[in-house]
Amino acid sequence: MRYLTAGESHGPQLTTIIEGLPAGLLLASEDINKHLTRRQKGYGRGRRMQIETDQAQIQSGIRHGKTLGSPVALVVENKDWKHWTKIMGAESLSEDEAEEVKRKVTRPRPGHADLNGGIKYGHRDMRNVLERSSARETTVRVAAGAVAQKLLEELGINVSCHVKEIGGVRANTDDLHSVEEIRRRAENSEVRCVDPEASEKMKEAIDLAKKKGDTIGGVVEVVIEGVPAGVGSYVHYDRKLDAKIAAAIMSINAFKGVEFGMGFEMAKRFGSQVHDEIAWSEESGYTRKTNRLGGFEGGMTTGMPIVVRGVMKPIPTLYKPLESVDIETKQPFTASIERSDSCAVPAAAVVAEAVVAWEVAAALVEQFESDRMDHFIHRINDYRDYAKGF
Ligand code: FMN
Repeated sequence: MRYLTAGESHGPQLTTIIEGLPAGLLLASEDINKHLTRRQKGYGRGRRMQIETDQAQIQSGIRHGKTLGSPVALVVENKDWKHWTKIMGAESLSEDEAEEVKRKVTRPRPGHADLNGGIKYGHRDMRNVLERSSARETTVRVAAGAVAQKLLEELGINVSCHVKEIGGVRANTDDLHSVEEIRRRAENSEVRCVDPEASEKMKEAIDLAKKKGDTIGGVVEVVIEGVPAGVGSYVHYDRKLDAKIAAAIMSINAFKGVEFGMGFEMAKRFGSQVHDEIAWSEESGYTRKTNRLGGFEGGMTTGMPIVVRGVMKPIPTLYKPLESVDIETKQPFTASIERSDSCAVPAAAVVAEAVVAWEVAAALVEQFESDRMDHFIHRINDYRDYAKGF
């Protein structure tokens, strides 16, 4: 299974084409739109999210509520496009019109893709870079992830996400026991945090950053329950599922690190304090007494919940801008300001959930390949029985 995204932040629309879904998966617009709405929420978002009400239009690959096996094309319109038709239009402009279009960007923002992207493609107007490097693109990654989540649901696999930390405020998550509980508690918080006390402190941290014209980052966690043991590979480096998930998290704009289970804390512990003891019972098959490795051994799932965290740096566009250099004059300048969020960690958690769900769904489709959803479900259930008694 694979997908491609297209679209600029202020262009007419964002598009994704998903290829390789089995036929017969039940899928409605609402299954996708509910996740797009979750991505738009979150304390600390800027004005752009008030302009857009993201809705996916299904353009192909689904008929009467079920996938056909052909590519699924999804489109999300940018409402803001109507204000940008000249600036972002595909048609070439006359000299007078080009003169009118004044939004040329020549001052790269430190921490954004502007300068490196400009150098790479020879774009002297760095709007050509920022329109695509903008995290607006993650809208359709969430749409693709929503489709993956629907496929996982059919297999009894549940996915959720929550915010662990914002601006140094850490949530207490010791009393979390299930994906269902994470979802219920995180969904009630404006910062997608399961700890109400920490939620309030996170909001205060965001307010303070905003007041200072600054931005803050944080840590998000994704948990997936119900994936059978042995999904992924120890045989091929490029099919290790933990590596694919790590790459997917790192592909999210502004994400700078990934850890599974106990994560970087493992560096400080003895092996006996890190590895999870193996148990077996008739009812559950093989389990681990703990889940410190976060659901992976040897690039394959253990059958325990997958627990992965990603760290998001503070957003680079600052209202109190850092110094930069104008590429026309080569003179120091304070960087240009685009409309921007002060903290997007709660939204980024939803993006992380989507990209992790995608990787797990894609690995299952690769391993238990079938053109048909009913056969695919059978194969996985047979494998579950086999793994239990192994
Ligand atoms: N960066 C901004 O400068 N302004 C924003 O409003 C903004 N919003 C974001 C929203 C989300 C949900 C995410 C995941 C990221 C956002 N970013 C924002 C981060 C930039 O897109 C990112 O820093 C940039 O593409 C450069 O890539 P890098 O940080 O991965 O190196």
